[in-house]
Amino acid sequence: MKVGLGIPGPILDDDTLTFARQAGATHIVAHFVSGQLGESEDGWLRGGLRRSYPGDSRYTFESLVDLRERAEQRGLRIESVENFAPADWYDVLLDGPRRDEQMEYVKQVVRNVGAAGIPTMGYNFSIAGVWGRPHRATARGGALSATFADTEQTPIPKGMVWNMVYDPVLYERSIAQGDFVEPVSQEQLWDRYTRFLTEIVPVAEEAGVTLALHPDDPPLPELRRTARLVHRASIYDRVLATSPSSVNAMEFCVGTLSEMPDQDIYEVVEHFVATGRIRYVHLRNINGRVPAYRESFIDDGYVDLQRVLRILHEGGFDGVVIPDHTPLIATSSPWHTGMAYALGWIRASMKAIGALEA
Ligand SMILES: [Mn+2]
Repeated sequence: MKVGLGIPGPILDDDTLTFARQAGATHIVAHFVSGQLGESEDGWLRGGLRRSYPGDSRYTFESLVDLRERAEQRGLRIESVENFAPADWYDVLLDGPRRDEQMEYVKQVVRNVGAAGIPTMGYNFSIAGVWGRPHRATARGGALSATFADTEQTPIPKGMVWNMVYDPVLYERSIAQGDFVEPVSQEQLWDRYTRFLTEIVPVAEEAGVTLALHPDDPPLPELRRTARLVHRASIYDRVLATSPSSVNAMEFCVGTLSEMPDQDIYEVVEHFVATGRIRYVHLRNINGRVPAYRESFIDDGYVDLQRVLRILHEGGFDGVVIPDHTPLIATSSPWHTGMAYALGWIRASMKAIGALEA
């Protein structure tokens, strides 16, 4: 297996690429648009609304090539780009009037990723996105970490999707008038997802890009009145069956999967590694499950992640594992410190089971 680092958009620069290599990563997940609430350049905790702007230049062929080359200069490979920008595909998620036009844009992004020599596009098919997970001093030593408790859910204002605002005027008017995004049923969501997948898979095949779907975090059947796609591990089976193509694969988030109730995470990993369609892995630990959980340090949750790595390795997975998010360590650079800790732990754990490549 290979060790990667997911780098959030605001700090995806040469310094952070150098940091990644020094901390032991060989692969990068370029996280242009992040589902994490409240991330910012200065410690990832500034609150407030996050905006999404259409036509982000980072998704162009030239920009993606530039990124790949800057990574390669440091001995790194770009494994994946994560997430379509909400402003570029909100009507694909909402089945709105611009749906077909936005699908064309999404297809072009996939073509650009492939043409630039990047093998994977990670995505979430989620209307509510990541929501309701404030950071609290709940991890070891009082480290700030994401927590979730299933409290009262507010409906989604119009002009917002995936917890980001794509149309501020519509958003303000929606709140003023109390007029929100209509409820979305499981049936509606699956109809939208199936249409999306059916259209995008042939494009991805031609572009040489594997599409990797992240599960819904927090994993509830419904959030803010809208259905969620992969809120139980078994639903990944339905995703894989919806298109049998090998480019229809999983962005396998062990943390989110461990948050799901009524299932054994080790059995889940064993089941899905056998499909051969885990594209890459988000590795993090957790304490508790839905309806209440808190993210923990990688070695401090209820999951034995060394056992998870062993199951992946023995199941033939040889792809990239990234730390996902971590609690913030109290230094002048909390994100870097948390990631360096997780990367070291992952490298040592892989080495201990003979699974570390490079
Ligand atoms: Mn994840």
